[in-house]
Amino acid sequence: MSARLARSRPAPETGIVHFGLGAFARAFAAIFVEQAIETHGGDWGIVGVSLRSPDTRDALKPQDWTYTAVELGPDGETPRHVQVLSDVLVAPEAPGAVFDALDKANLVTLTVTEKGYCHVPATGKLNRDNPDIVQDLSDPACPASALGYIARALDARRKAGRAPFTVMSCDNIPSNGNLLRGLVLDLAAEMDAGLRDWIAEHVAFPSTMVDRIVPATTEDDIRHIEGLIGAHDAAPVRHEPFRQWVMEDRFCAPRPDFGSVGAELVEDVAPYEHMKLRCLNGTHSSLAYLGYLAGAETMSDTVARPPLAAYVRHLWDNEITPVLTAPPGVDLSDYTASLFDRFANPAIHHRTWQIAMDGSLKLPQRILDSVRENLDAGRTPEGLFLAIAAWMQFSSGKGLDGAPIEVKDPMAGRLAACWDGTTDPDEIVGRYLALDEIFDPAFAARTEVPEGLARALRNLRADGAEGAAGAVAG
Ligand code: CS2
Repeated sequence: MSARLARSRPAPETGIVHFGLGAFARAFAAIFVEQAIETHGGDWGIVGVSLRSPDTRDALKPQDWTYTAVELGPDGETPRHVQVLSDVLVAPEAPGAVFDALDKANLVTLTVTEKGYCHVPATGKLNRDNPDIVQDLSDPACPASALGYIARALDARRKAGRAPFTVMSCDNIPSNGNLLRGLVLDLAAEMDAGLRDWIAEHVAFPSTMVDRIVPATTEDDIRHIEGLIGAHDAAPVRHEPFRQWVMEDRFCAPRPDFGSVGAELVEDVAPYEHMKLRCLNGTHSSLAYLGYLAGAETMSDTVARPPLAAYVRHLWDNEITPVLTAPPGVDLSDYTASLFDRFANPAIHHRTWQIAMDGSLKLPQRILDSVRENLDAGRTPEGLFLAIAAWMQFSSGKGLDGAPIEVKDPMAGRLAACWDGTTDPDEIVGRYLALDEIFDPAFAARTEVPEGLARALRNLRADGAEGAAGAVAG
């Protein structure tokens, strides 16, 4: 085995605390921050916080918190030795150290995935029954969620008469800044009404749109990268060349010079978020369920199948972009053409199963909003109905051929139960639509919705994933 990767320059002083140090954060935000330090300096070292698993900390510690990010471009692989992390903490093991880091920070960023917000996706309200929120309220010294840490750390700033840090969500959720602000305010109100009001008045929660495709790193990738860089890296990341970070220009504390390294600072992120969530993530999820059911292991295998390629183009042209307002200067047909090329990149081994995870939390913002707006415009979005039907089949825990599927979703048990003792599509669809955390009751009650979903589920089960998708594309 080669020597272990090691730091070649001193770690920057801490300026940022990042919650949720997964592959995406390390292949995206960390690189922007490191480049901003390279161009304009500043104490913007990142303390990464894992809320549960010690794996990333354990892998990065022996290599001085540094790692390799490999760009998978058309001309081959370009490794970058990322050295911007100044520490990695596992919150339940060292809550005091997390509070110390928050005490120094000017910016707190989050990639905790949809479930890290402890909210009800259909309403955007705090889920007070979530066990993490219960712990946040009962154990001030050791919160469980990022929200709990943020609210307590802001309280310490307030009591010390100090200015707050900016809190920036970088998850694929619409109006992620507003959502996070509302949730932190709800949680703070349960702690102390004065804290709630202070946060409402002084703390900025800019919304963001983040985009870069980052598949999970495998053991094969680790071996391959060791050959590429001539050192052993236990936690490298791989990513596509494309990246886009659009931020609402609203900060209440100093920040890195993001604009100098390609981030877009805008007044209104909403059109960018809608475009990305619905065009990219919406079709990513649709293709993940249909592709998985068709036996395609990766996204590039999925779009290599002509009926599924025709289907995704149909979704963009006929069901998604007609109800979207393009951001200033963006041509949606260019945008979706470039998405197709990104999905088709065979160097990105992005598993359909990975994207299919946590569907109950992803569907509302990725797909259901487009369905609703099509129905409002008097159109029936057969392709999006098929995507939802494919998710239902996937979440049953059995493929179309009866083969078992490992379903990773906080609602997995309740989703599978929708199939108990029946094979009738109307009955199954009715049970799913009754899950009001996912389906807003007013939406579920529209007659077109159960009818369209039952029709799609019947077609899927009769014609298979490729057959049904090809028929929708016409
Ligand atoms: C994907 C996203 O796994 C998923 O749900 O749709 O992670 C996607 O790759 C990124 O949002 C791209 O920016």
